[in-house]
Amino acid sequence: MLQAGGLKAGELPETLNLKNPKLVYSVHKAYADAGADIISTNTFGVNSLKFDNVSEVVQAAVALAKKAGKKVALDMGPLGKLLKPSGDLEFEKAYELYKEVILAAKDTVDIVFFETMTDLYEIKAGVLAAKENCNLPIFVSMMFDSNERLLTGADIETAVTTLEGLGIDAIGMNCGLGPAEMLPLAKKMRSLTSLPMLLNPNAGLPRSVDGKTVFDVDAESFAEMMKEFASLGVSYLGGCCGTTPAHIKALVSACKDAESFIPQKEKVTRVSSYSKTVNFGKKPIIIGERINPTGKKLFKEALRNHDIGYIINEGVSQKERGAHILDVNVGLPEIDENEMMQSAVEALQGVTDLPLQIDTADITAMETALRMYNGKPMLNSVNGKEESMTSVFPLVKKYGAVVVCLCLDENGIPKTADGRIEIAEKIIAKAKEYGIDKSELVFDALAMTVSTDSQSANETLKAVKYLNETLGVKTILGVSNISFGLPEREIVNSAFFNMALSNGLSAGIINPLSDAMMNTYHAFLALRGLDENCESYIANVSKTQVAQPVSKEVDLKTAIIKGMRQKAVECTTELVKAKDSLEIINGEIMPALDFVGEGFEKNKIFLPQLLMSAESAKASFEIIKASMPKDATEKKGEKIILATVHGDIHDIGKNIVKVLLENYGYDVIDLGKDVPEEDVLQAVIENNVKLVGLSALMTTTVPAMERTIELVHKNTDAKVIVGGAVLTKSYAEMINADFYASDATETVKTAKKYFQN
Ligand code: B1M
Repeated sequence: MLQAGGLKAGELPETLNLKNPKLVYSVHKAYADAGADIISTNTFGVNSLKFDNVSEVVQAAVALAKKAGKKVALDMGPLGKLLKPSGDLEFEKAYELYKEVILAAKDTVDIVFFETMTDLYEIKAGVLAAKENCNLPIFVSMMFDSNERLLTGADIETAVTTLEGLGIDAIGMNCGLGPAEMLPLAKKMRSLTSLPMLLNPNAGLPRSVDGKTVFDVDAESFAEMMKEFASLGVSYLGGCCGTTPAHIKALVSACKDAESFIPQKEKVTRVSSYSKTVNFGKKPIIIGERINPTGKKLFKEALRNHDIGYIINEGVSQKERGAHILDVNVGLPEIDENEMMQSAVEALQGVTDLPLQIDTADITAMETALRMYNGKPMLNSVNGKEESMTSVFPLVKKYGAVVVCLCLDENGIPKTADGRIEIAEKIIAKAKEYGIDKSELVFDALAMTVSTDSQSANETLKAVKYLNETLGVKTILGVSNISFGLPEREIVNSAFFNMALSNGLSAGIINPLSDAMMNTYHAFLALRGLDENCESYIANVSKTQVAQPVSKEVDLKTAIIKGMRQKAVECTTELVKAKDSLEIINGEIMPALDFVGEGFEKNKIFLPQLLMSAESAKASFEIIKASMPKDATEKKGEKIILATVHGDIHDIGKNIVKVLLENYGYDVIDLGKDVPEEDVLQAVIENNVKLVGLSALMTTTVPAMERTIELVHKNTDAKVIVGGAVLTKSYAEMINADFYASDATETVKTAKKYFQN
């Protein structure tokens, strides 16, 4: 509608709030007249990365929306940059960007509305900015793809888990899909949450006709399909791309008699990482205990040296052996725990998709970790002491977490099960005062060493059973305490673990690298009927026979696949001493990237992991580059331009080609990635270059390559050589490239032949 009213291509729609307020108002008015109850402001892309007058634009937008006489939602979309570690935007910077918009509008709007969101982490930054700077209801709407995932990998359950934890007021989805395609996703979301839901689908899937995007679902059919959403108990209905006032009018009329209701779900206990959810109460959960310095000399040393690689190795190896959640405890009196916790959580989030259990008694470190965590974490722990509950529960309520509740208080740890249960009841009641349901609490009845008290295991087990069966809460145990002071501790630990599981234990904090513990766990699952065809039992046995802890033995390929940047650097540093550069590139880096690329295509790994692998590959390549003899070859004096084509940001391959060409004495003018056609041409002319190398990795960017070739050929006599995984020789011929090179060596050969030098 704005384009029809004069918005030019490339112009930011939000500038019209000041430049052409009449036009913006006319759009709002048309929707208000169509019967919409809520009008969203024209502020989707406003933030100080793109605007230097954020308040002015936002306030003008709000005034225009308000003029339409309905409730007004402050509309905010993605910031346009990925957050760390996937991108380079700091979490707190993202928070500040949203905060600025919210502050400009908070006194004049009715709802804070995040829409078309594709990254949970960015949503968290926005939701915190809203929670901490206004008292308005917060609505969050996300764009899922047809695989039911956000761009950064979260499935619907993970999004629900994380956002319920953050305490938003309505959840939903918009854009990307039409009503028909969105229906199964909406049903899934409705089955997972008791929050009010909102849905704004597109008017079908977009098609391109004569260069214009069109949507096929007309107003009446749209409204008819939306009726079905209303019958699911969706509270807020609207439209996204392609929907017009006519669609909204038809929708209002079709749904005017729809009953408003929200189906209430049973409360569940679940935590999430950025992409996946772990549910308590199905199979017992393994929480890896190894990231904890207690009794570990080497780990203490690593913490003193800020050796994050050690923590990453422990995280990765525990995941490999079947941990579902990783406990993270980095407390040592002589280090800055707050800073260390931050580094550890950041590093672990970069290499694993397992949810984390933040384990600290330091309230500052606890809040830091809860704030920066990407998902809904476990928190270890609160206890029955007044001081503990009054400091921990507000954090749990604010950030969302499943919290481990230790059954001890000011009087210490009761000797009997009854005493511990009493404390559990006290904790449940206190949590309720903070609005925290008991489903957010997991009780640790505390395993005390049996070597000094022959009844200690019995009392703990009795408490586990009661908590589970009578109080109906989830339970957890740090299992290995039971054997403190005894020889052959694993024998006692695994027997106790088995007994606790039989009493209904929901989660064990154990060492997943212990075969005895994992064997016990898998045998239990099989015997309890929780392991169809004993599949996980068999898989576990084969793992114990072949698996070695990842620790020091990680090779370069594995390091890249797992996104272990530091490890990749270490491995490469070793490899360059013995192997030729190309051998490392072709034998390790490329196969590793092919592996993750395949996983990405099959939806097994997601963008954040792909990015971490790419970063590791780049870091590895930097070492290779540094190890290559410099100035070994005389300068040839020939110039070559290199660029990854417009729309394409893959540059690892192009950079390899660059280094090899330079090594053979060519002067490379590297234009970088995502390079517009005209920029390539300009550089060719300005530098009087005779050979241009273009790289493209995606089918969607080959047309840009073709256009660049055409432009260069039309205006200069330079030749173009092309490469990149997506190309073949015949494809290169089809787009009129002069040469094709399958890899870096081929590129050098071609250059030599062309320059005859
Ligand atoms: Co993306 N990506 N990626 N990616 N990525 C691919 C290419 C993909 C095939 C993965 C997949 O789905 N299987 C797929 C493209 C599908 C298609 O179109 N057929 C894909 C996609 C879809 C995407 C995104 C759209 C994902 C998303 O956001 N949803 C997005 C695209 C963003 C954009 O470009 N606008 C995206 C993003 C990324 C990362 C940022 C995470 C990262 C790139 C980081 C970076 O480059 N700085 C990344 C990576 C790493 C890959 C894979 C896994 C690996 C690419 C690579 O570096 N290979 C890739 C899958 C794959 O290729 N197996 C994939 C190693 C490199 C050394 O090989 O580049 O082929 P290559 O270079 C070789 C030769 O081809 C030749 O020499 C090099 C050395 O031997 N060569 C030339 C290359 N350029 C040459 C130029 C020459 C001559 C020879 O002329 C002078």
